[in-house]
Amino acid sequence: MTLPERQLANAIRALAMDAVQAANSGHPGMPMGMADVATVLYSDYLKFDPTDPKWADRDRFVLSAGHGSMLAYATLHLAGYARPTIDDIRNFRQLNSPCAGHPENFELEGIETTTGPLGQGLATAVGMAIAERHLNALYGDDLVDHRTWVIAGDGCLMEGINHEAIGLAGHLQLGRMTVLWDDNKITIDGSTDLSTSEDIAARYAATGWHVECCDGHDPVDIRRAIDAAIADPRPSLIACRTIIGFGAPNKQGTSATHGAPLGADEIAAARTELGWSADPFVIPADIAAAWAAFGEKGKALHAEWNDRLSSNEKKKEFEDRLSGKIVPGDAFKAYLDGLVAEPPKVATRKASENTLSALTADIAALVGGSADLTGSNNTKTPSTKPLTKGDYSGRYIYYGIREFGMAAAMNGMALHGGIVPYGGTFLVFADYCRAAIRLSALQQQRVVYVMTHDSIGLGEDGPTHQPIEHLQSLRAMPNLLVMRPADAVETAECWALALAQEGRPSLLALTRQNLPPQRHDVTENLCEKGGYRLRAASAARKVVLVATGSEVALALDIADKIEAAGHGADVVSMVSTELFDEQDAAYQADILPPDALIVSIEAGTTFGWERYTGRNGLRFGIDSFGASAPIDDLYAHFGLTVDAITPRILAKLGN
Ligand SMILES: Cc1ncc(C[n+]2csc(CCOP(=O)(O)OP(=O)(O)O)c2C)c(N)n1
Ligand SMILES: [Mg+2]
Repeated sequence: MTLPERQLANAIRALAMDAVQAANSGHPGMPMGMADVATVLYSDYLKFDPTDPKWADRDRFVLSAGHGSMLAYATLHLAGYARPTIDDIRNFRQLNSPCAGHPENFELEGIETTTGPLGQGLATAVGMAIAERHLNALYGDDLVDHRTWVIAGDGCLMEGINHEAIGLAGHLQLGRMTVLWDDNKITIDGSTDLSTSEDIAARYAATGWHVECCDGHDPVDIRRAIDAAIADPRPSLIACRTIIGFGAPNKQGTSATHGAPLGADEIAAARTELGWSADPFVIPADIAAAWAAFGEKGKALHAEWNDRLSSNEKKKEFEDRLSGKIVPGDAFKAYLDGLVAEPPKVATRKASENTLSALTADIAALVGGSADLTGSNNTKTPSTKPLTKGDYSGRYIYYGIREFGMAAAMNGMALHGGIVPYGGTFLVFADYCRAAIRLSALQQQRVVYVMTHDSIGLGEDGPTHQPIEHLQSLRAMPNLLVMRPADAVETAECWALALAQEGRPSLLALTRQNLPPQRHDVTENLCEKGGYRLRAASAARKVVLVATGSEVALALDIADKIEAAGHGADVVSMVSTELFDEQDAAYQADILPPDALIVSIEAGTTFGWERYTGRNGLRFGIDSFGASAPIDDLYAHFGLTVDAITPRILAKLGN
């Protein structure tokens, strides 16, 4: 006997109502509304093996409407994943439960990406879909042949990033991506009529998407729409007309079900309405068995895939690629040796390009791009031909002017596996993609942000383009490695460090202007400790000048003057405060001795530098917006010169 699908979906509804009630917080409406769609997806379409959540050729499922996390937890549990257990679900939203308020990729293996910031899940899924096509082009249908499914809400489609994400997906014709839109016409404030009159179907169609509509509570109609989506070569949006909180007789269809427990009375009424008599957190055996059967199909597909992998000539390469282990090779070594033989005076953005030329030759997993600043960010190399809808084997993505979409897509590629993404824009526009950088960091993903034009040193483009607070604000973000190299050798070292970070993103802040070479040895990666003594004092040390990037050269010139006045001055290149903070106390005290005057110099806000200088140290920087002028005039105007800084240090020393 086959059970009515409604009952299978009601298992999701019951778990959602009961877990939210037990936690006395959470969002029952969305899981209850989309339960029928999710059931159809799991029963007939989603390719997954619950016994191996990391199977490389699984479909990717993204719950972009992350507030509906109970839908993800319920389906993973019902479909037979080891976690979450029913006890995990009982502890929904409690400390140490993997069933966090919003889904976290690092808490449960079946959660592909952290969601909750609306719009980003869908945009991340675009990166997953790109990764799938790219690896398919390299390894063929036998090894890579999966789909990307997204459940998104009204909020995900309303957020600005949605425009960037679907523009990129439509342009690249990512036909294996399907968005199931929970078209319930309700958000927190009430009806969507309050805030939008948009024709979403028309917008998607105009962006190169295929659009379907279905009754999100009718499994037959849902299947029809999904079949049509699969048949169409374009990415698809399926507007699933649903009722939020479906089954709660007095509250369904209203925003009251969005983000609050239904209450004991309404839950009892819903049980009657849905014909669900089981106790809270109890799944009747026949329903549990039907759900478990969905996973069995995937196990069989996985076994067939294993057979194909064993006989595939690229087996080893594929497995190495998916393992994420990457090692800079011969080209990188040769490049480093060349830097010592002939130290170049180049901008660090150019040094980054030169480094990347070597690294992309060595490492096939590196897939680059830029948000329409390729020539300025220096992100393209001879090894990276464009990735286009006609040739997904390319390794360079023209993201267009879509910084946020680029960053979210890079997260998706990193999460998918098999790709180490890097992408460029101007440092000042880090703000445009900051919310996705935050998710790179939270999700512990190796994504490399190439952010050039990193100070007033960019000159005439003026204050709109000159970062001031950016470096320090990015350093404040947990688990993000911010690096600002001072010359070509440091830039190469920073790249090596960025690629070695398997569990965090990196951001390289690079100059537009040329910088003189400072380092003439490459035997040891000195940047690894975050801050190191680039030059030791000659006379007895009184001062330590701590500078970053382009200001390191300035610090060396100032040190000369201080030495000339009879005081010893160390110069420390503080490439990465995060890495420096990770060193032991003895190392830190050696580099920043407590008895010296510590002076920070960075062409950005002085806010936060007191953490190294102490309140009695000196901080040189810029605490206003920049200005439009040639570079030398700007450095003079903002007092970042030998003549402006040296007397203030000498005065502090009592001269
Ligand atoms: C970027 C962002 N802004 C605001 C929120 C807070 N928020 C969570 S859900 C939601 C309403 C979303 O409406 P919809 O997607 O239609 O979800 P539904 O109420 O239908 O479940 C809002 C504003 C958020 N999570 N992310
Ligand atoms: Mg809604």
